[in-house]
Amino acid sequence: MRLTRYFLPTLKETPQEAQIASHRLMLRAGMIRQESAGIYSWLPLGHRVLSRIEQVVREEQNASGAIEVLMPTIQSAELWRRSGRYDDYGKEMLRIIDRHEREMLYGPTNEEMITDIVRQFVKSYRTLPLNLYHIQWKFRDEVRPRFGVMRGREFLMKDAYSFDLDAAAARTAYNKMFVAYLRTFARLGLKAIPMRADTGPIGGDLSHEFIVLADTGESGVFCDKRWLEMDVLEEAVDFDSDLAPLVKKYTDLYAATEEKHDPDAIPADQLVAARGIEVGHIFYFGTKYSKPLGAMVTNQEGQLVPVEMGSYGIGVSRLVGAIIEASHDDAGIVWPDPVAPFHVGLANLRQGDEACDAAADGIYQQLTDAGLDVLYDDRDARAGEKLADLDLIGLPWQIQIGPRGVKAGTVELKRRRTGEKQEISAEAAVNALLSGGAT
Ligand code: 5CA
Repeated sequence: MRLTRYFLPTLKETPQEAQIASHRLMLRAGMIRQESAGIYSWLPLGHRVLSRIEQVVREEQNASGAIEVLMPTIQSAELWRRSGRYDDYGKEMLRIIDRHEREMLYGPTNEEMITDIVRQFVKSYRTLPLNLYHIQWKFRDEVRPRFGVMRGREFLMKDAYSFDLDAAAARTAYNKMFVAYLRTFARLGLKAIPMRADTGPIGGDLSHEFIVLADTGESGVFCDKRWLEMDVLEEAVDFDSDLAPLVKKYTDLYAATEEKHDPDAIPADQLVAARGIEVGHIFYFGTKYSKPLGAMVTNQEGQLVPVEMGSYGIGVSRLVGAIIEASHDDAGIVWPDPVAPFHVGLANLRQGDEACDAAADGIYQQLTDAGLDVLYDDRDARAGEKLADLDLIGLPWQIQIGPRGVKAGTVELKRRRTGEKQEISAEAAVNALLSGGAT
């Protein structure tokens, strides 16, 4: 993508309204624009990151056996009256009246709707186990929307819902999601620690929050310090195998949110007290929704029983903020490779100089032809401005092309994360990126 043909409205000044780094950087890097409190437009760069995150989430959900669907954002109040949650949800729920005076709502979550889908189509234990997920916008009229996309009112969530014949099978479904979540967050470059948690308005008695440690996090959290050294991608996972031992390995290490913390459960010298961002939350709640909504199947004995359920959420749009909180420096964002909006930023530092233009165009062509996403700064702007913008938007690799280098037959290849620079030939830079450096 040539920057002169792109839309990247970066800001020079630091926005006053933003209190934390991720919010500031998302505004400065031209990723989002606030439309009203807690509601954002996603500009091209932000939208790319959101899609990248979605893709990793989707791949792990699919690998675990969950199946993608898409339910609407607008739901009928009648469905929520049947579960008893229409009144319970209170002011957080955005209620809407349509032209026929029918009560509707903008969904804050989808337990009722998906349970009703299963009620209609699933009649026998033979169709189970079943786990259906979607990636869809939610609305919660939060009292205090803040920190940009971290606590929005409209936000993108991946929510999955599992349906099983009995409690043991439901636990298997829970374990699959538990492991898929650990892998998802690790692939996004985050260390997310599963912590025993309260269930709130979703309900049930087994629940884990996945928390990324960050000073700006909204939750107080406690964990065993050995968590800090864990690498969950170390071992390959077969989702068809018994995952209970793996889940036990991770849940044996102490970790709890403030509400669930027990100071006697762990020696003080082994404890880390920190703040954290909740990026995922999983629940097992048995028949809480299937009973009132009538989602019943016949079991092997021919009896009609309510299905056992769990639900599993990931804050997809919140993750954009969480990743930036975990990965930035004074100059800007430092994207982990798997979520970077482009692989490479290519800066022509002397736009209009024939030799520089030819060298930059050539590299751009080669990298693009090889399938890399390249953002090519071909603006007629000062070198300093181009370099500052590249650091701000945080692409993992930068290639800088200037008149001095072009004369000597070299370009500068820079790794954004370490700041490490190499002056090498254009060919060597292209080869380094193509041989895995930037994919
Ligand atoms: N139905 C269940 C699981 S699908 C559910 O709604 N769980 S939740 O309330 O915990 O939300 C799931 C995830 O969405 C949270 O872990 C969090 O990462 C994200 N989330 C929740 N509220 C917000 C918000 N106001 N802004 C951004 N992300 C949010």
